[in-house]
Amino acid sequence: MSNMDQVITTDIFIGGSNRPASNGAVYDLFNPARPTELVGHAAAATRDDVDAAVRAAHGAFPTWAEMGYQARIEIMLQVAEMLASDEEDIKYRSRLFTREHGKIARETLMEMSRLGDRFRQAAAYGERIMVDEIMGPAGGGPQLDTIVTRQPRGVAALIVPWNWPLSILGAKLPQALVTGNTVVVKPAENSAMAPVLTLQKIAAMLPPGVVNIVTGSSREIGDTLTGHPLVRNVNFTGSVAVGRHVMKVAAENLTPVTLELGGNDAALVLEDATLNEEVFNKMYWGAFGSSGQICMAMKRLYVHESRYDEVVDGFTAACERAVIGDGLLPETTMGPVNNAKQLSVVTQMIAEARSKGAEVRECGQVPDEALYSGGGYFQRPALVYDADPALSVVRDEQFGPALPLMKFRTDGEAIQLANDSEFGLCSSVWTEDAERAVAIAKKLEAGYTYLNGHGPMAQDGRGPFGGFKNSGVGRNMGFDGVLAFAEPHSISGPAGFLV
Ligand code: TXE
Repeated sequence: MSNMDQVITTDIFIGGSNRPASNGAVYDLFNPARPTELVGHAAAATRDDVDAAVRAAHGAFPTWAEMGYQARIEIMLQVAEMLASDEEDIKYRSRLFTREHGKIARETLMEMSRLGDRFRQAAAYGERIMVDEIMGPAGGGPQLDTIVTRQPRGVAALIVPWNWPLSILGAKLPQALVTGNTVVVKPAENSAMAPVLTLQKIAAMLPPGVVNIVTGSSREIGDTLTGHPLVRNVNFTGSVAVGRHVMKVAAENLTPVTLELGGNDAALVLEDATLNEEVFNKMYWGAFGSSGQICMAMKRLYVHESRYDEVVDGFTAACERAVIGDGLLPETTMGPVNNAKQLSVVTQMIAEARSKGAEVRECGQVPDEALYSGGGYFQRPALVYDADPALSVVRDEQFGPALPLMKFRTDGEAIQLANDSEFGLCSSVWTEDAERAVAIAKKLEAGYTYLNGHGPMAQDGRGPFGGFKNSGVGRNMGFDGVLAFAEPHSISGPAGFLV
């Protein structure tokens, strides 16, 4: 074990300083690759701590809001710069992240740099939102001058899941801050330490109280945060069940919510798609990056019947190239699933498919068989061929390394199959015909459609991100994701008074 791997304890952060939970409680975090290996402890905040965090944010709000856009934009850019500096520390946090989360080192580094990119992007949107819309009298319309300005709301509760905690924070935190809100961030229980250490560095650059961080049992503190009367906005990413609950709790105070709740993304491979090794590798990462634990991962693969066998062969070959093992090793391309519960969701889906007669192939190479079968949450990428639409691996979100492959005959059938889901987060169309791709995309019930790609690598941060149906409410990212943190405020006077 390297010196870097000493067991650590992370604090909460309230009103500008680190502190343990008020009752001193912590909880343990273990390595998903070796679940008996203790990685560290995170503070288990109490309800009083959450109340103190919200009050600190509330207290810091007037000054932060008053500071104005230009000053905040400046700080956002400084944060982005800080996040890219100190290579040793980035290496340390990235290694810690892999050890507490399971994901491969390359991905943890990507997460770290993505957060900084998103601060930069929010700063650019700050330049746009700071400009009030000014309207003089309209021809035959109102004889009034009107200014539409956008004001921060106050305290925002930002709740992120374990799968991509820093990238997902990057879709809410800089947007909340640049618009003048103060925040309480709650990372997920089982991916807390590297996110907290990263967040503390950001929080320390801002006036005390602007960013506060609480960790601990959501069962204990969740409702205190989302139902707090001083919280003016809840931005949640996680499961449908908890999202629904959060919305109900927030409704008590009529607190607006943005919910991003997972998906069951369909990919549609049309008969004219370009298919080669590079494309199959792209599909592999779209489905199995982060061991499939990505909200916008490809989760159902529909292929035109004329190309089905080719996709089965090429995609299976790409999956066979996967190297499954400890995410710290440079040759590993797929780490373990993050937790036992998630692993059992996926293994049960695979077992159900097998028990109902489906052909299932578990792919990839396992260089360290003892580690793979040693109790870690490992699962090779599993492909379910010609999957029956009634199978759970088709109907439900697997959020792990399993993927059903199915055929379609016409574009209309492909659209109907893609939309036959309670979810509507993302989707993809693979074709050489741009016009046809866009026409199909416009018929898909999904908040984002990728063309000839799928997942984080195919996504443009300028596009709003969120879902139809059970995939959520509202949008993060893009300019809409910034607007979500500001209340429009109209100011009108007689014609000639303002303009
Ligand atoms: O999510 P939870 P989990 C889906 C995916 C996965 C399933 C369960 O299908 O299998 O959800 O994942 C916090 N008040 N997605 O158990 O429980 C919790 O601490 C306030 C898709 O991790 O919803 C964590 O920070 N907060 C999704 C966050 O909510 C509460 C990403 C998510 O936890 C809370 C993750 C409460 N009452 C899972 N209860 C996506 N959109 O990509 C929990 N939390």
